[in-house]
Amino acid sequence: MTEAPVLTARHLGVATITLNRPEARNALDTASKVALLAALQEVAVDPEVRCVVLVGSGRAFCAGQDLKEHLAALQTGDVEAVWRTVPDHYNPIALTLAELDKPVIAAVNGVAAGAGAALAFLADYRLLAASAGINVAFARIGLSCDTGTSWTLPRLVGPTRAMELLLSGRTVTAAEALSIGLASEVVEDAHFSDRLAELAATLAAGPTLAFAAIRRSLAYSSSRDLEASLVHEAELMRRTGASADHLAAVDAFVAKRAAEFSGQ
Ligand code: T3D
Repeated sequence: MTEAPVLTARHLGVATITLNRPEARNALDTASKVALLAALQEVAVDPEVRCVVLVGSGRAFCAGQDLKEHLAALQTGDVEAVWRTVPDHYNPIALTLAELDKPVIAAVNGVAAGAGAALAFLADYRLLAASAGINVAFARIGLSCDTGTSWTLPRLVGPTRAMELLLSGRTVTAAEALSIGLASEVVEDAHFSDRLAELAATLAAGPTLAFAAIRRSLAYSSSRDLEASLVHEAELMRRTGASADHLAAVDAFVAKRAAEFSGQ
């Protein structure tokens, strides 16, 4: 039986979405892209899910577009059909990831290349295994960039470094990724799974509505002026301020108890 290209597992508020084509370094063929979008859409509306983890199976996180499928499609000569994959697949995946109302961890267990790297850039937390690497490989195969890279990468590392990485198509080691702000944390390979489980559990036990609002706040302000961002912040503070978690956490603080968040 053929294995599903994307697997979703739920455990104690954490949904783990695994890109599951290890023999192809989890490269994204059409079936994977369709399945990934469906998986993201499912966890987006599942109220039990309070943290989403995106990880690769085997040695890689994700090698980006499946270039074998891509070459076969190019060779048909129907270039228009080939490039519909950006608006039809990559763009909705990027938007769904960016707009999830829960924290997202990219568990970069191995190399992340091209659109695979772009998926990681859309997460809130990039946990890298020490042996992992990130490569915005688009120009190496004569392409510009997609899946939100032009939006996320300069915001993560600044325009100068983003341009250098895109022009060179070089691999950034995990250590460098940490030093330039591309990784949130790097952990030795042997401790990767344990640290991922701990981090995901912590986020899943957190104030989910506040986390969602923080995601929205940063995304909003990154393309707005201060005045508009202040108005938006006020609106989100009003919403999170009306949550059960806020009341319970302030109550716990005053009573000198640890806060327990329900996500409501
Ligand atoms: O249609 C569109 O919209 C195009 C959109 C493009 C967006 C993009 O993502 S562009 C970037 C595409 N990705 C790449 O350029 C990365 C290509 N892969 C690599 O550079 C290397 O494979 C890796 C650095 C990711 C991993 O290296 P390594 O040494 O661990 O593995 P390997 O030996 O190169 O590959 C192992 C197998 O995976 C191999 O298959 P085989 O020979 O055993 O049958 C290889 O062909 C396959 N594989 C790796 N990457 C891809 C792939 N197959 C299809 N597509 C891939 N991207």
